[in-house]
Amino acid sequence: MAENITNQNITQGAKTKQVYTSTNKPIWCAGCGDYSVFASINKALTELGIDKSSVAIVSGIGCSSAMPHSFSTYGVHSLHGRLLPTATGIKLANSSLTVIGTGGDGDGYGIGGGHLMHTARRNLDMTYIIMDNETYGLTTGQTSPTALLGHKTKSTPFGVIEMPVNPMALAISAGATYVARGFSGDVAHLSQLIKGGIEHKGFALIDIFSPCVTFNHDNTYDWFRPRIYKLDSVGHDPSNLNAAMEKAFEDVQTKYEKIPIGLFYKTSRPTYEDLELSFKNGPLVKQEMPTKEQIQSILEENL
Ligand SMILES: Cc1ncc(C[n+]2csc(CCOP(=O)(O)OP(=O)(O)O)c2C)c(N)n1
Ligand code: SF4
Repeated sequence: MAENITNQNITQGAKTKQVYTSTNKPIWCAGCGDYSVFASINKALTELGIDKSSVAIVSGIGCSSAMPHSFSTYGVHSLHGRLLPTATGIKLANSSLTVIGTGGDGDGYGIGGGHLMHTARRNLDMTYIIMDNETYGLTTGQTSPTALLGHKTKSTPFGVIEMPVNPMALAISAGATYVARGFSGDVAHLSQLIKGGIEHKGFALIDIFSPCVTFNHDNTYDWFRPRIYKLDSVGHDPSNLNAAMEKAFEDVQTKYEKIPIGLFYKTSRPTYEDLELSFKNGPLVKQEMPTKEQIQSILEENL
């Protein structure tokens, strides 16, 4: 992590207000949707008032993956596509932490795609925020797994010929227990989705349309605005699995004339931490390390 991360909390009278942001300047282009995601995460954390020393923000590689540098919480800028294994390791070592993953669509649905289904089905209690700009921003605009059919990029000069990944359907079918989609053009709405994801006990995936103003000239703020609508406004019931799946395919089925955003699906089942016997006496970091003799006897019993 960069050096300049410390921001002091603000104390007024007996009350201390947490300051979650760092003094590092973000690296994003002017107008990049990731600024709004940063503001929304900050708003959600501020409203929840979580102790910043118990928050870990973990990223992969990409423009969006620079997110942890902008916060004064714990943070890891890991490897491309390896955000979820890193976040899982943190959560397993210290299950009392609030773990938030932040990365791009290339990172999460491409190179890291295999990790998504397994982390979702485990239902680890963490929040995964994907800044979906339908392109590879950092490497200057190649096709990503969510790029729409026909979209022309440096790597597909004649247009994309592969079906895009459907993040909502993928996450629901993999077993995620909170599945939502937001838009960088609406911080008030987005911050509430993020807040809900952090509060939710289980694996939350929040896919965010976060336009890349430099390399994706098709899926711009102006392209999204007339197409998106809020699920709340049509009385969608997020506890209804079939309705959630139907909504997950509405964009494809309407040829992107209607794109729903909001909470698609929410359900409750035990988390991995609830079920894993090693956690029955609390987070691993708070437990006694086994002695050399105990380790030896475990090895002898099992080998
Ligand atoms: C193992 C590996 N493969 C490829 C790369 C090159 N690379 C860096 S970022 C990136 C894609 C970034 O796209 P995305 O995850 O969508 O994030 P964005 O930059 O759009 O926010 C790629 C292919 C890398 N760093 N490591
Ligand atoms: S290249 Fe695109 S994704 Fe990267 S910072 Fe610039 S606008 Fe954002």
